[in-house]
Amino acid sequence: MKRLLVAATWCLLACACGGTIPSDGRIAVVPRPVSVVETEGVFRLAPGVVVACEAGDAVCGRAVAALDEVLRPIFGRGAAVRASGDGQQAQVFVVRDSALGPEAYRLTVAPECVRIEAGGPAGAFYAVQTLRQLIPAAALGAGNAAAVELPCATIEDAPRMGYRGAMLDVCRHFFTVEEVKAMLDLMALHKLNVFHWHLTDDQGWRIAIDRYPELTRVGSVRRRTLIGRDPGGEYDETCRYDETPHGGFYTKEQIRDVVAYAAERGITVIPEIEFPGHAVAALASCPWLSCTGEQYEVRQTWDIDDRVFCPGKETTFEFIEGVLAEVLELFPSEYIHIGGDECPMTFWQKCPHCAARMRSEGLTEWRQLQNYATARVERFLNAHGRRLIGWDEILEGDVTPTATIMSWRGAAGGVRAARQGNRAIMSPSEYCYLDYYQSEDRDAEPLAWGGYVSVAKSYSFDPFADLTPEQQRCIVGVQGNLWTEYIADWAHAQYMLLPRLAALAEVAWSPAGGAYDDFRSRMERMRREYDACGFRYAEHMFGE
Ligand code: TNX
Repeated sequence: MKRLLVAATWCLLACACGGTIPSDGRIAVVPRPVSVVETEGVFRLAPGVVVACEAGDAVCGRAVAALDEVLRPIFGRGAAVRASGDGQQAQVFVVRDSALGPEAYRLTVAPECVRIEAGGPAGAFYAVQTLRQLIPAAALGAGNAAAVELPCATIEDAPRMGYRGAMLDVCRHFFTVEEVKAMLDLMALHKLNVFHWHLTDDQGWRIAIDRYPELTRVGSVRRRTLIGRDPGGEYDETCRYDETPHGGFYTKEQIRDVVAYAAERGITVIPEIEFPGHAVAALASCPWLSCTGEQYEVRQTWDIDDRVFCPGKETTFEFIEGVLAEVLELFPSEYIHIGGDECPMTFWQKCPHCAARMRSEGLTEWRQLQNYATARVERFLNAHGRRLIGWDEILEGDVTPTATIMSWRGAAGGVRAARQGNRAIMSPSEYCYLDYYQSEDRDAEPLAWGGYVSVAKSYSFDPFADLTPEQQRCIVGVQGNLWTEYIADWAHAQYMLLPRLAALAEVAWSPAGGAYDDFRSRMERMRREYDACGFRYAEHMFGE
C-alpha cells in the first residue's frame, strides 16, 4: 500500500513538473500534405532544442521564429529554441533547397533528428506548421512538458494554388488590430497566404487617409445600427436600431504593423477600397463625390445602396487616385482590390456629369460607365506596378484583359473570366460564404445573412470544374469571405470561420480528390489545436 502511494505521488509529481508526452501514434495534418510516408520510431523533442542554421539565412530565421512560437506554450520557458551554426549539438536541421518552390517543403522526422528542407521562408514556416500538428495533442498548452514525442515520417508538400485567401469585412462591424492579428494567426495555422481586408463600405470607412481626414473623422462612425433582419429597402417605423454609435478605423501605423505581422507568417494583405459602389461612408464624408452633392449620413442598414460615386466628375478620379496613392504606400501587395460589386446606376441616369461623360467617351450603355471608371483606376494601378482585382460585376460590359476577377455570384464569373483569358479567384457564395448558416437548423444558430454552407459543402468545392487544363491556369486561387452585417464581435466571427475555413484551406492547398470522411477524422486533431489556441469554432462537424 505504502509502495503504491509513493508511486502515485511520484507520478503526480512527474505530471505536475511535466513528463515526456508520448506520440499520438497517428499523423493527422490539415490541409492534407501531398505525401506522407510514416516510418519507424519516434523523435524526442525537448526544451532548448538546438537548430542548426546558416547565419543570416531567411529560411532558417523563419523556421526558428516559427518553432519558438509553437514550442513556447508546450515547454513554457523562455528560449525553447536555440539557433546554432554548429551542427554538432543540433537536433533540428534547416536547409534551403532551391529546387523546391518558395512555399514547398520536405519535413523528415527521424529518431535522431528533424530535417526541414524548404524552397523559401514561407516553405520553412509551413514545415513548422506541419510539425506542430505532429506534436501529441495532450501536450498542447501543457506549459511545462519535459519532452514530447513525434511520430517519424517523411512529408513532402507544396500548395496546389498560389492564392489561398480569407476576407474579413471590418466595415459592417469593426475589428481591432489584436483581433485582426488573431485572424492572421488562424489563417497561418491553415497555410492560407492572402488576407483580403475589406476596408471601405457604405457603413464605415476604416483606413486613415492623410489627404482626406474627413473620411475617418466622419466616415468611420455610424450613428446607429439596424438590428434584426434587413427588410431590403423597406425601412419604416417597425425597424429597430441599436442607438449606440458604432465606429473605428486603423491608423497608418497600425496598418503597417498588421502588414508586417502578416508577412512574418507568409501572408500578403490585399486591401479593398470599394469603387464605384458601396460608397455611402465616403460620400457622407465628402459630399462632392456623389452625383447630387447632397449631405448623407453613414449608412445604418444593410444591402445594396443607390448612392454611389459619380464617374462623371473629374474630381471623383482625383479623389480615388489620391486615396490609392496612399494605399499603395502602405500595402506592398501586387494586387489591389477595388470592389466593383453591386453598383446601381439610378443616380448616374439622372446626372448631367454622367451624361456628359457618356457622350465624350462615346458610351452607349450605362453599364459601360462602370467599365470606364474601372479601366481608368486600373491604368493608375498598372502605372504603379500593381494589378487590379474586382468582384465579378466588372466582367459585365467590357473588362480589360489584365483585370483579375473575384467570382462570388457562383463560379460562373470565374469560369467566364478564365475562358476569355482573365485571371480569376474563386469565391462562389454557395461554397465560400462564411457569413451563411452552417447548419440546416437555422433556429439553433445566431442570425445570419441567409444561405446555407455546411463544412461538407465547402469541402466539396472544385475550383477547376468546367475548365480545360489551359483555362484552369487562369484560376489563381480560392477564398473564403466573412461579411459581418450580423457578426458584431470576434468570438462570433471565429464561430463562423471555423471549421469551414479549414475545408476551404484544404481545397486550396491539397491535391484534388480528398475524401470528406478522412478530412473529418484529421480535423479531430485540428480541433485540439483550436482549443489550445483559444479559437472558437462551430461543433457541428465534430463527433457526428
Ligand atoms: C454581397 S459579395 C456583397 C456584400 C454583402 C454580402 C452578404 C459582395 C461582393 N457583395 O456587400 O455583405 O453579399 O453575404
